[in-house]
Amino acid sequence: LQLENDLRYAVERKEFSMVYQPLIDISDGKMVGVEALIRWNHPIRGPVSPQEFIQLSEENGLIIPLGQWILETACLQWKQWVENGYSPFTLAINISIIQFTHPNFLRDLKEIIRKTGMEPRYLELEITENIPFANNFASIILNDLKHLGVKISLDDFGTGYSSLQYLNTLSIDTLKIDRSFIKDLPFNRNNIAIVQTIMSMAQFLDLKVVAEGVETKEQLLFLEKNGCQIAQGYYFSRPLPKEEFERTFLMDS
Ligand code: G
Ligand code: G
Ligand code: MN
Ligand code: NA
Repeated sequence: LQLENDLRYAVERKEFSMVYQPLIDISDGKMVGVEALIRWNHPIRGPVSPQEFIQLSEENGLIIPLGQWILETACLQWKQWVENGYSPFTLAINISIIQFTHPNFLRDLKEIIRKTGMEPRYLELEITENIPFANNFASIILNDLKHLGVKISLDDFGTGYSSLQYLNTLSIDTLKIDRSFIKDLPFNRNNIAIVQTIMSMAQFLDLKVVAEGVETKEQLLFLEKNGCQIAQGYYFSRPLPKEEFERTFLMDS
């Protein structure tokens, strides 16, 4: 419970930071986007796993202010990059389903977009399909986001509940293939079949696909051969602190 209490003060004590991992166009190796991920450097414990503190903050409601801090920080960073002359690229931000279905989510998001100068069409919200959220409320929010021009991607795709029906009717733009399916490519027959099935489904439904957790050249070649356009993973880069990300990916754009 000490951790929970520390979490309460971590924003004002500036213990959180965002790291950025590039998304790469497989055909030409160019960076086409970035995923923002939070880090917590605890003064005594050192780095705390986001898995642990995000879940904790979902249980005690702190995910609402924390989620706002994440959106604001990442959007402001994107705006700075664009103001510094880099050509705009997609900014992907993970949104907890608790935050996503909070009654004030849209209002707060619009306010953050206005305040930071983030361009909605470059913002992509990553939702994990870990609950069956094909209910009315979620589909209304998805529709409103579409009108705002904000993109939606389904994170960890293939591990959750999405049905074909639901992919077809909801306003989803991108599928992010869960890294557990990428892991043993091109050697695991199950994963080969799963990835190929996702690719043909995505083509049929006109969805963009990102392969997560790409770590080897062999995986990349398999993905390219099977029509996947965008990849993310340690093969290109781990998530990097702002300065390192800028040095590595923004220097000559
Ligand atoms: O970055 P890392 O692999 O350690 O993240 C572990 C988990 O925490 C992942 O499931 C990731 O989606 C989640 N996570 C990381 N950063 C954020 C964030 O900014 N917001 C939310 N909601 N989840 C995050
Ligand atoms: O659940 P989500 O997809 O948001 O989780 C993203 C997390 O996956 C990031 O925190 C990052 O640390 C981790 N990650 C990114 N690329 C790779 C990779 O190539 N291999 C592994 N094992 N993890 C990765
Ligand atoms: Mn993600
Ligand atoms: Na994922």
